[in-house]
Amino acid sequence: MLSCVTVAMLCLLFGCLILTGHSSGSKLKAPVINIKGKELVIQAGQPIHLTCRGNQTVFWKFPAASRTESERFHISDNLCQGNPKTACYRNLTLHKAQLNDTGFYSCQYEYFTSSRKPSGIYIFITDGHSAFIDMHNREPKIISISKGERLVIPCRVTSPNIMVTLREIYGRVLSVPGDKNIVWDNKKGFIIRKPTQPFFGLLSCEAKVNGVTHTTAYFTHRESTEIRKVWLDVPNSIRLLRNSNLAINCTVTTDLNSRAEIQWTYPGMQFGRLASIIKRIVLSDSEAAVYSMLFIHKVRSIDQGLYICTAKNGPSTKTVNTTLRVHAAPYINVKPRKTGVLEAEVGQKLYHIAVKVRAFPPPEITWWKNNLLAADKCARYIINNSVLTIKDVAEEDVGEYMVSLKLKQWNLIKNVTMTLTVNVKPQIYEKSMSIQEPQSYMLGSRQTLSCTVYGVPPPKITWTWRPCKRYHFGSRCDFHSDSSVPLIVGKNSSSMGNKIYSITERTRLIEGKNKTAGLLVVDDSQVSGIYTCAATNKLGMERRDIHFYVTDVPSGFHISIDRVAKEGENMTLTCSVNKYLYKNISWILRRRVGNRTINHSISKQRSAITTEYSTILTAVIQNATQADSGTYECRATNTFTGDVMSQSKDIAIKGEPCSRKIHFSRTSKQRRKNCTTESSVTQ
Ligand SMILES: *[C@@H]1O[C@H](CO)[C@@H](O)[C@H](O)[C@H]1NC(C)=O
Ligand SMILES: *[C@@H]1O[C@H](CO)[C@@H](O)[C@H](O)[C@H]1NC(C)=O
Ligand SMILES: *[C@@H]1O[C@H](CO)[C@@H](O)[C@H](O)[C@H]1NC(C)=O
Ligand SMILES: *[C@@H]1O[C@H](CO)[C@@H](O)[C@H](O)[C@H]1NC(C)=O
Ligand SMILES: *[C@@H]1O[C@H](CO)[C@@H](O)[C@H](O)[C@H]1NC(C)=O
Ligand SMILES: *[C@@H]1O[C@H](CO)[C@@H](O)[C@H](O)[C@H]1NC(C)=O
Ligand SMILES: *[C@@H]1O[C@H](CO)[C@@H](O)[C@H](O)[C@H]1NC(C)=O
Ligand SMILES: *[C@@H]1O[C@H](CO)[C@@H](O)[C@H](O)[C@H]1NC(C)=O
Ligand SMILES: *[C@@H]1O[C@H](CO)[C@@H](O)[C@H](O)[C@H]1NC(C)=O
Ligand SMILES: *[C@@H]1O[C@H](CO)[C@@H](O)[C@H](O)[C@H]1NC(C)=O
Ligand SMILES: *[C@@H]1O[C@H](CO)[C@@H](O)[C@H](O)[C@H]1NC(C)=O
Ligand SMILES: CC(=O)N[C@H]1CO[C@H](CO)[C@@H](O)[C@@H]1O
Repeated sequence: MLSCVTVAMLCLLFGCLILTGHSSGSKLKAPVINIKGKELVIQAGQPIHLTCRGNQTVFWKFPAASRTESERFHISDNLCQGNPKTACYRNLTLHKAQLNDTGFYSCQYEYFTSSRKPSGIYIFITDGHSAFIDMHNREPKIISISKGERLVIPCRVTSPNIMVTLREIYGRVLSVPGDKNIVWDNKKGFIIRKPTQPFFGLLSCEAKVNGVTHTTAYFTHRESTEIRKVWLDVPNSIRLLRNSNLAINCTVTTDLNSRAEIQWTYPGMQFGRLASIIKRIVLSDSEAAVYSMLFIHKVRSIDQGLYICTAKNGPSTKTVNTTLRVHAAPYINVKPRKTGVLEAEVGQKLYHIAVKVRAFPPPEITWWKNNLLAADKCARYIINNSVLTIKDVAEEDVGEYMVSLKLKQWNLIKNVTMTLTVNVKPQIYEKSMSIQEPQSYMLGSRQTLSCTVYGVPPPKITWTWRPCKRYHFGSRCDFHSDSSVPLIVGKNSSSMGNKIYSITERTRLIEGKNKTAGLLVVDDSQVSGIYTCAATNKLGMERRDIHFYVTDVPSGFHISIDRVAKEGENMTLTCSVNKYLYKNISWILRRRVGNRTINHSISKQRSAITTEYSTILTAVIQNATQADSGTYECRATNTFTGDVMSQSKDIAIKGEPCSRKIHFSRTSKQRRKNCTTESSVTQ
């Protein structure tokens, strides 16, 4: 017999002349068998002799063809006549027929197997006392029922007219005439179109031949063809070193009433390198599991490739696979994920220092910081193989990090060192100090303003300036609308401000940090305004405003008295405060009555006047009396803090007037001295 492949090859060689020669296969007449009719009954022990004639090479198909008994048959060679050869024949000869030679004998063309129905005849071999060709009386034959498929009970008979009944286990007859679900076919057996309950289990075919009853038994069972799960006990890619052993388990689970099978496909197969495969079946209450373990001793590079496990259960198949790579020798390749200096930021929740690792087998990984084991060094360091994570980054995390990968067994070590810097946003220390309220600066004085900054990378310090609007009566520091953009302060840019003596920076190591003091020296304080220092680095900017209020009175708050009056004389009290720093200026007199202090507002005070630098409030006590004695207090509210500031003088008016010519002044110490004998001034 020729296989399909051979046919195809012949076709190629001869250009399918056969086909073209006959113009079309369909024009060929079917081969003819020398016996007319569709069936034939032959006594066992008798010969069978069949001749098939056709217009091309023919061949015989018969029941025993695939069995060892086929040797008993003699098939003659094809004999052909004519030119071209169009009359061919072939004989089939069997000397002694036996029961199981019963079946379909067919003859067909070799090259047109599909285009023509074979010609054939069904031959029954009978011995006069047997009913069935196959007898199963000791052990019923097991027949699987697949879901949705018809069931055939193959109790084939030795003679076409034998009457057969199908019975269930308790003897009930199932083959009722007229039942369309069950059909008797003397060449096949009982065909049950839709097998349902009574057809499950033990069944028997029964027939009487010459008064003797013959029974052959079958056991049908429903088989599940479902595959629940198939899996390998390895990941979808495996790596091994040369000469190590490969073991893969493939597991299939199915319903209990099924028998799954496992087949392996693997690279070594084509080189005749066979794996050992061990199979095991485990049944539990709910399922059947089939395990198949593939094992290869000492893998080599030819074992590299795809390992496929195919599970079959009836028509169902499922496959899983894995890929094997075989490494000739262990290796470690490692490099940092980021090159260059690593930069983190203070306060960052998480920072990862990572390396890319390609190695086999997996190496032992240790992390070091500044030559100490990183994990021991800080609880904030979390190590997961090739990644070190720093939680809540702090400045102390600066340093050298080293990851060391080791394959001890092969004495293989690779180290990678990375440098981490931790950036810090600019900080200005003065801002964190408690005294933040504005100060006053003496008119004409030289003043040094400073901002002490820190940051990583070191911040750049710039100074800017916004002068207060220059009109005399305002008591708020407003800014010129045209200079709302701050002016850069430089040595030569004092057009709208004070003369700058110098702008310098000094760096010092304080508490282990390099801190920089930016110093701005104002030479001749004349103009009030706001100086701003700004510290900038790549992470951002920090600024500090320095309110620079020029004052013409010491400390921006000053009281004075023209003289200490005697009874009948006049006395003027003057209170001067910096106009930007203070508001709500007032004079009050506090007097003691017994042990109580009473506050008097002074009705004889004028309204305050505003000069270039100060707000001035004077109170004039005319024709003083002893009742005007007391503590004179000037009060003002600090514009920024809301605190009430005060300064006071105790003044005692004496009964006898001093010489009328005597004046209270700094230049007449002598007279003053004479007067002090009469008036006492305390401050
Ligand atoms: C076909 O074969 C039959 C039987 O061998 C023969 O009688 C017939 O002449 C053949 N036909 C042709 C066209 O050769
Ligand atoms: C085939 O069978 C026929 C008819 O019986 C016979 O004439 C012929 O010789 C046989 N040929 C061969 C090769 O056996
Ligand atoms: C066919 O029948 C013969 C004789 O009874 C027996 O020896 C042989 O094993 C049978 N073959 C099969 C496949 O049952
Ligand atoms: C494979 O399965 C068998 C049977 O369950 C088990 O004995 C063996 O240990 C398994 N092998 C592996 C590598 O898991
Ligand atoms: C191997 O399995 C993967 C899924 O795990 C699948 O995508 C792939 O097609 C499979 N390869 C083969 C050759 O079966
Ligand atoms: C370690 O990293 C791997 C891969 O990134 C991850 O799957 C695993 O959960 C991590 N382990 C821990 C303890 O965080
Ligand atoms: C790698 O680091 C380990 C541990 O610190 C050290 O013992 C080894 O000498 C280093 N190897 C190289 C090549 O730097
Ligand atoms: C401080 O600055 C000096 C000079 O630039 C440098 O040598 C030193 O290492 C720095 N110190 C720190 C703690 O940054
Ligand atoms: C006090 O002031 C009033 C009003 O200005 C003035 O008339 C009077 O002469 C002054 N008295 C003395 C003693 O200076
Ligand atoms: C005044 O002081 C006296 C003696 O110190 C005391 O007895 C008296 O209660 C005080 N009066 C008031 C109103 O505090
Ligand atoms: C000053 O006070 C005295 C006594 O109270 C009074 O007699 C005198 O007229 C007053 N002089 C003036 C200028 O008010
Ligand atoms: C400088 C002055 O006038 N001194 C006089 C202070 O008072 C005494 C007596 O009251 C005189 O003797 C001083 O001449």
